[in-house]
Amino acid sequence: MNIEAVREHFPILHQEINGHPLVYLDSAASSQKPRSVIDAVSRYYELNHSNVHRGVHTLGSRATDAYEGAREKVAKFLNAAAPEEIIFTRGTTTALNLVASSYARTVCKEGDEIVITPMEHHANLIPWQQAAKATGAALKYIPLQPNGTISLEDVEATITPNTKVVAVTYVSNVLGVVNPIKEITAIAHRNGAVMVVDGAQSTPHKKVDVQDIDCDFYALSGHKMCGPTGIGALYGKKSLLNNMEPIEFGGEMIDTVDLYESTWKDVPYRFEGGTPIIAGAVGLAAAIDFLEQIGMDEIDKHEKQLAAYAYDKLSSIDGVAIYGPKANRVGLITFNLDDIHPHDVSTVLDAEGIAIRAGHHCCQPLMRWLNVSATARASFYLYNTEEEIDRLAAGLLKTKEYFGYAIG
Ligand code: 7TS
Repeated sequence: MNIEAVREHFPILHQEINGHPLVYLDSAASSQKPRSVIDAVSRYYELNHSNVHRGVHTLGSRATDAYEGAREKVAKFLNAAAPEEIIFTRGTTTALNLVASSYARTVCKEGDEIVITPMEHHANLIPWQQAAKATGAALKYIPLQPNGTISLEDVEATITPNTKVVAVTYVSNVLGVVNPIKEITAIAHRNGAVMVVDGAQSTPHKKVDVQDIDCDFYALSGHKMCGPTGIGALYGKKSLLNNMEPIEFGGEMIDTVDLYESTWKDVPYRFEGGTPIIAGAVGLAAAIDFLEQIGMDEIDKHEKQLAAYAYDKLSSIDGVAIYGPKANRVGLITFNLDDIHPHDVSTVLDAEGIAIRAGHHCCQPLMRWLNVSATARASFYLYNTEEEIDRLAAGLLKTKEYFGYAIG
């Protein structure tokens, strides 16, 4: 992978922040966008925009083709069996809420169980907490190993024949760990439960094959994978989606409407009420083209190298505590520096032109498990370099100096 050539695609990277060349290490929160995605969205608005699925005029057909073409692209990218298994949503949060509201709330009852883990992002935790409260089902947690990984023995011990839904993140946005999602899916299925995968942090970084995983639902966000904000997708097995009720009602999702009764369109349209996110879908399709042109395996390899480099570089700094296992991680490092508050670390780094994230990363239960109130996090993507990690390390030494710590 020619990293300089990759960087050329991202206009935003070529600027100074606070007098220094920008080092963007916050892609786990949201990635930057290549020129081809920015252009695809503006070209769509300049030439092809109209509403979809309604007009019989030319622009209506172009917009519909672009929107449905994007659905086919996402389906192929995830290796879904058919485009109808892809529902466009606002992002991972909306996709997971859809499953919790439409599936879990109808299927679960008292005595049933919903199983998640303490490493879940709030988006894959609160919807299940709410569904459990509404249905009387018990919410159960697969415990974490001391290094933040999930053991399959614990999965076996937690999931029972009473479990109706298992929802686990493929990759943790804090620990960086890649979970054994295919194995967890097999255990869920053996117990008759459906498997929901939070793919917000896996889809941008590795090749995903939903049929190989055999998960029942898979959620993703376009903005973390070079696409625009406001677009994401839910993959669902057609056999399940066909039996699920919509949760939003209005235009686009109906078959017939009478004064007192209405019927719904087939999937996926019954879950896409209202004018859909057309330009977002166009941008997501362009993002997938871009990622595939570079190659998901190449991206994965590059990030693993960066993660290993960063892990060693940061651990060599006195006072740096890194969270999560060393092996089997994607390109993100969550850490604390002595007892300096992560917001202060982030502020000093920002003055050096380095963007990292500080806070609880929407994982308050995991912060409690780690026994911290907040952490700093540097996350990498295909456009980051080892030199940028060197700049981060130098910035951390500067932070220590600023706060009066000895630099060992
Ligand atoms: N699940 C995981 C694992 C995530 O990392 C995120 C966002 C979400 C779900 C929600 O995605 P959204 O696009 O619907 O907001 N994670 C982060 C983060 O780590 N920092 O900012 C957002």
